[in-house]
Amino acid sequence: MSEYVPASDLRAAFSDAMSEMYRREVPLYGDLIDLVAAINSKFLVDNQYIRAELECSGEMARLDVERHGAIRVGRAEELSALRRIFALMGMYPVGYYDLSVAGVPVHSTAFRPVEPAALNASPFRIFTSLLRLELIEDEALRETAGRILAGRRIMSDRVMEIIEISEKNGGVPVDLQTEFLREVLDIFRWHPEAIVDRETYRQLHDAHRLIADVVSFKGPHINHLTPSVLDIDAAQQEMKQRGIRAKSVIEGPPRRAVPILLRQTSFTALEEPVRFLGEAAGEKGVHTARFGEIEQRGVALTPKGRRLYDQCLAEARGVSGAAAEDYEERLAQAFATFPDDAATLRREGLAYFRYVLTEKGLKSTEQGQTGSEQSQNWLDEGLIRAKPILYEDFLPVSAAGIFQSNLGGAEQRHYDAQSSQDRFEAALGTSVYDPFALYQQAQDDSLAQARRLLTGEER
Ligand code: OOG
Ligand code: NI
Repeated sequence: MSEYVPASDLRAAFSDAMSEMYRREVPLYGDLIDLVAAINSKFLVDNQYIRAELECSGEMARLDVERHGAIRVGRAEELSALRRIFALMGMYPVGYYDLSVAGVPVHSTAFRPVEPAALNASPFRIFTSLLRLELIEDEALRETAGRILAGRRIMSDRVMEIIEISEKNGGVPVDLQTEFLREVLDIFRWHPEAIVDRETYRQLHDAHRLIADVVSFKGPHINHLTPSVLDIDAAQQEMKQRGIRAKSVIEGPPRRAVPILLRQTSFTALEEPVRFLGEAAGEKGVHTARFGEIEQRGVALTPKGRRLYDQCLAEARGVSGAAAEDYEERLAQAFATFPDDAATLRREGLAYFRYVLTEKGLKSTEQGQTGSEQSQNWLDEGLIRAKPILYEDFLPVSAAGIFQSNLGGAEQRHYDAQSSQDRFEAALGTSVYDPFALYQQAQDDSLAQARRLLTGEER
């Protein structure tokens, strides 16, 4: 056994390396990072209270490095090998997303840290989709795609070797860290040389643009990397000011006093030159896959809160044929019934909270005097307070607009597919974590800790 690199350190280094690579590949991403940094620092000057909150909860450190990426793979073997790599970096599959309901022939999970401390150390996540070949209707094309995917290797022999060594070792050995990161980064690099000819690309593309994106290239290139911003409305305005062609509406919930879940906006996919198989360097081809995205995260909702959210969103979207211009207004109206203060969200069991001792609570533990054992009483007496738990997951189905706008505008597909979490998990080689259970656990743990402190069990 040799000394190994802590998973969180490896994840932080990986996140930095990905960011640097993507900055080189998509220079506009660099502009976005600068824009987000400017908005965040202004926001923290204007909102000292939030600054203090972030500092005290340890969330300040993650602010500048907060991001997620997205990749798409073609085969079960690719997915399960990635699962092993991500595990070495402390990222585990959380949640199952069936995107066929949004007209996209994939199903997905998000690899991310699951422990609160690990999330603060480096919250990097990768949304990972697996192509569902069975959704290609044309049998001949389905076979062609399957054959191409079966023939490609997205991972080097060396990286597979390092995985084996590291798993046996209980972590990536210190002396293999650099090599491991270099090899892993390589998997997600963009390759302008397609592994299919122009005609095959066209056929795959006609079946679905995303099928072409997965099947036509050597590996699962990172297709976007998303920094997190504290005020997405300001960011959206600033993007327009700087001439970045942002989407017209922000996906997700409306602007609120207590932000909930996730709001996202993006700019459209870039056209990138590609070279098809068998063609000379001079012959031009283009592929659109990669885009820019920013997001703002808010409190995680309970199943009850999520149901209410889905209802409100459906109401805002329901009016078919309604003009996009008044979408924002309709959204705000539809969400009028969703409570917008922390106390009500908590009392009605709509959102998750972390309980921490107040100054008064800390003092009372020193003096060994505590009143009742009820958390509500402790709150009323000001011994503990409830802080929103941040949503760490995704909303790709309700934000299907992100997919559609970035994958070619008006194109809409319909799949009569069954959601198949079982098949996804079989491909993955493990089951996925239930995100609600993780938030519930974080809430319960914080309350148990507060109780131990207040009742003196811990002294
Ligand atoms: C992933 C889209 C999902 C998000 O932020 O909801 C995602 C993809 O386009 O491959 O990244
Ligand atoms: Ni995204």
